This record gives sequence, structure tokens and C-alpha cells, in this order.
Amino acid sequence: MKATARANVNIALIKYWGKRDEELILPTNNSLSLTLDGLYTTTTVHFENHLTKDVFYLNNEQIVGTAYKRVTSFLDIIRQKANKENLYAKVVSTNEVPTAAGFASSASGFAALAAASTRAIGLHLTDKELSRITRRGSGSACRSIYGGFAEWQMGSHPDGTDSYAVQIAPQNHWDLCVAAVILSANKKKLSSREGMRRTVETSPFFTGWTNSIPRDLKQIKSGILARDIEKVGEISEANCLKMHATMLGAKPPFTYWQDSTLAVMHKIQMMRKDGIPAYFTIDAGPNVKVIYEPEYEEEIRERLKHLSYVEEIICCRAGSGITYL
Ligand code: 2P0
Repeated sequence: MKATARANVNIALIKYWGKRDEELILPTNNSLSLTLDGLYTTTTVHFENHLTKDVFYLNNEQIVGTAYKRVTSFLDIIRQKANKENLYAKVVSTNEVPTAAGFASSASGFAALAAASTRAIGLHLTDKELSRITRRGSGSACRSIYGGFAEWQMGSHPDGTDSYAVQIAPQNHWDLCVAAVILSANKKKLSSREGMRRTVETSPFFTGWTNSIPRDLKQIKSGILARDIEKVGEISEANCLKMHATMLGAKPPFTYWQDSTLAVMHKIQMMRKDGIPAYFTIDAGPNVKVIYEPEYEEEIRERLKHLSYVEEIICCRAGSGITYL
């Protein structure tokens, strides 16, 4: 009744932004990501007969409140699936994702929790089944089951049975890199859950966003298979800009960008003018992620590290899917 699993974070090249069902976490569009190496969560789940409730430790600290509730609600789904509703667990997690890195640790966190808890309770799931159940913890986590490139298919069934991720290309297909450019943050962040909800409910640009996804996906998938950095970079950058544009149309409007976010975006566009194939993407926070191939890493780092508003640059490669320890 005990298992340990490790999961990496992922970065979306085609973004997930909008839910059609908040309870089941069903998205309004397909999304596509690259799983990254070196930023991960390791989780041990131990179901024990003597426990009368779940306990959750993260980085050696007992967790209570909202984060604890999200973990126990997720374990309720696992217990129900295994028909073991009165069995509680000790969950011990360590997070190797720097909190300020601007990567959602909920993706690696819920992927590791789903893998460890399903195995510990005796469920034998395929990757597809694991991805589907992981989605209930956090949407983007369902992509972290796989190494390399993964696409979360939104599905169409109201019960979510056809909403899960599949692998598009494995980790060793292409040595694509992502660098997180960490910027000094100067404002409180709106959660992506809340930001998404407000966008879906109020932004007149939301339909334009969802309508544009199928074409972006088709093109980026052919770019990934051809290892075409220009094509993949251009589509990723444009897709990210469209997602952020929907937020400006929301009521009340909001943005995750700050001055330094725009400054780094501009620097990256300038690099391209100098012949460096670097592209950006940005999630629900101010940090900028740079997409590039390994031979340009030093040059890109060099051009960004001296800027006063850049705190740190974390360079990542394509990573693997779930591993059991
Ligand atoms: C993504 N983001 O595709 C997008 C891009 C943020 C911007 O997935 O509510 O933490 O738990 O399903 O997965 C962040 O949202 O949201 C996210 P929930 P999640 O990576």
C-alpha cells in the first residue's frame, strides 16, 4: 500500500486557458507541452489502516488549509475508483521546483501524487487512464505523465472520459531547450484558476482564442516532427500572445505582465534580428521562458543575465515522464 513516483514540470507551447467544466477540469481547447528535465516533484503515498484522515507533508512541513484540501479531494477520487473509501494516506512530497521559477508546481505535484497514489492503492492504469485521472487534480498535470511532447485532448463527452493527454514525440526526439528568465516580481498574482474563469465568462476575445487553436496545433505538430525551431518558435510565441490578449478583454481586465516582462520579450525579438533563433512564451506570471536549441544557450544567457531586472536564468532540456522509485 506504499509507492513513490517522480514527475517533471511541463511548459505549454499551445496553452490551456479556459474550462468548460470546473468540477471535472475539462478544458475549452486542446493544449500541447514539452516536459522539462530537472524541475520535479517526488511523492510517496502510504495508505495505512490505522489512519483516520490523510496527512500531507511538503518539503518536511505538515500542510493544512487549501493545499491540504486539494490533496485530500484528489485522494477521494482515487479511493472511490479503488472502492476503498475508508482508507487514508500519509503523503510525503519534496518539490525540486523553485517556488519563484514561474513553473506551476501543481503540474509536477499532481502528476507525482496521481502516479504514487494509484499505484499504492493497487490500481493498474495505462498512461492514458493515469493522465485522465491526474487531470482532476490540476489540468496541466495530465501532460506531465509523458516525457517529451504531449497533447492534452480536450474531448467532447460531458463526463470527461475522452479528456486526457497523449504523447506526440518522446524526450529523445529533439533536444529542444527552455530557459526560465526569473524577474523580480512586483505584484500579487491572480491564480490561473481565477484568471481563466474570468476570461471565459467576460472576455469577448475568448471565442477568437479557441477558434484559432486547431490551426496552431496542426502546424506546431508538423513543426515538432520536423524539428523546425522557426516554425515551433513562431507558433508558440503567437499562441502565447493570443492567450494573454484574451485577458486584456476581460472584465475587469488583467495582465500577468510587468515592465520587465515586456523588456525581455523585446530583447528576444532583437536576438532574432541578430540571427539567434530564440522565441518566448509566458504563463500566468511575469517570468518569460525562452525556447531555443542547445548551441545558442551560452549566447542567450550572456545577453540576458546582466539585465538589472533579471534575477536568475534556469536552463532546461526535454525531460522524461513519470518514473517510479
Ligand atoms: C498551461 N496554464 O497550459 C497554462 C498556460 C497557465 C497558462 O495550465 O485550474 O494550474 O489546476 O486546471 O493547470 C495553469 O493552470 O489550472 C496552466 P487548473 P492549472 O500550462
